[in-house]
Amino acid sequence: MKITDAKVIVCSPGRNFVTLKIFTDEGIYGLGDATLNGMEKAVVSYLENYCVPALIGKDPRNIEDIWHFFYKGAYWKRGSVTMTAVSAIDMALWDIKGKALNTPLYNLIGGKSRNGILVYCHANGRDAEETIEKAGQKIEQGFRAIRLQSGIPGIEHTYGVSKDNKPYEPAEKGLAQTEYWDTARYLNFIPSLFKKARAEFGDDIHLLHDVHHRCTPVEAARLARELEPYHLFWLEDPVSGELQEGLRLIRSHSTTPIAIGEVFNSVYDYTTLITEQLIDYIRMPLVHGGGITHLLKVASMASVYHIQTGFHGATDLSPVNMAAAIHFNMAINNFGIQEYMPHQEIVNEVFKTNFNFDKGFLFIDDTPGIGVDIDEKKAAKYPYQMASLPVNRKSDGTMFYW
Ligand code: CS2
Ligand code: MG
Repeated sequence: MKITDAKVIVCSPGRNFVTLKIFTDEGIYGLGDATLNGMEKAVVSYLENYCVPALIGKDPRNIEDIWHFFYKGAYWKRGSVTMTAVSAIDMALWDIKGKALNTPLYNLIGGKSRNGILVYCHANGRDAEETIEKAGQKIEQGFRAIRLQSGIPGIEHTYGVSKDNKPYEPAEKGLAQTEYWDTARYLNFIPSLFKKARAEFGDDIHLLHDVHHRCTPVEAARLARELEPYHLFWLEDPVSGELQEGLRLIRSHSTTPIAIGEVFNSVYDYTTLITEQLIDYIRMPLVHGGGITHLLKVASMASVYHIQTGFHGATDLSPVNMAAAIHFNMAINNFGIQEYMPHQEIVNEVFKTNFNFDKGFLFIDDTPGIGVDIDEKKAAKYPYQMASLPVNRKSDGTMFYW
């Protein structure tokens, strides 16, 4: 079997997506998600100018060798742009293999360890009351795990809160907008949000929260400890993860479970976090973390240290990634939970998907490979529109993490 061609499809049904399509001489093609929110064209350029020419003529069945060709063979390694390209290639090759062997992806990586995939959704509001009201609506829809993000008194706009009741899409058209942040107000407010949520919903609903990289280790340690009475499923990205040893301080002060790494792109971002058991969940998704091939290795390493997966699943990761993640989550033993922000309806016009949500879980059918297809004609109806994630400054104007 030989790779004969590959193309990069960029479209924007409600938001930008990048999809790699690899063709073979046996008429089978594979899809990989190559979307990197706010940096899409950088991945397109790397794929089109460097990766696709090198793919032509390779045997798509040799997934492990091709992965290392694009990892070890790239002198300038790692980083979100190059690893998103590697991830897309890897996803597409696994898709081809499943189609060639006429079996769904989960069968290629160990078969079913469970019937359905526990997911968590987002509930957000301008204040605690509205956030809890939205969470109640999600519970009525069948969700058993909910991430709460709320407006903070005294901060004009807070991460994770939709504007004007529109679906939450963090990247906005054009150049980056500036948001302002006040950690003190945030730290003083969040425990009260979860106290109210537990009073409203009781103990059985899983509650999660995303700090989105915005505390110092000691601030995160305070927050994690103050949230202990509300036993969160996890506290996400409590600090910026570049300094892995920064998580030691949080761990030494609190039993609140920690999830980190949606912005990571290889196992090397996790080595201290895993081997010192500083975290409880791996957030790094297939689309940014090296695809199925690399995440199988990361998940295996994590399993030795009692760490589970909890993949990123925002709407800026395409349905191709979501379907591949469901297959992956179906098969591995140390699956924890999957983030599931349903895409806007318009996305389903372009991507034909094979999974469904029911009573808090996602289920996937036995379509061979990943099981998602893209309608290129429909995709062409929605051309790319440059969009940027916000930047974030402290209230005194100091540049900070968004
Ligand atoms: C968030 C994301 O879902 C999450 O946990 O961190 O919404 C993140 O802000 C976006 O994926 C950025 O594009
Ligand atoms: Mg997050």
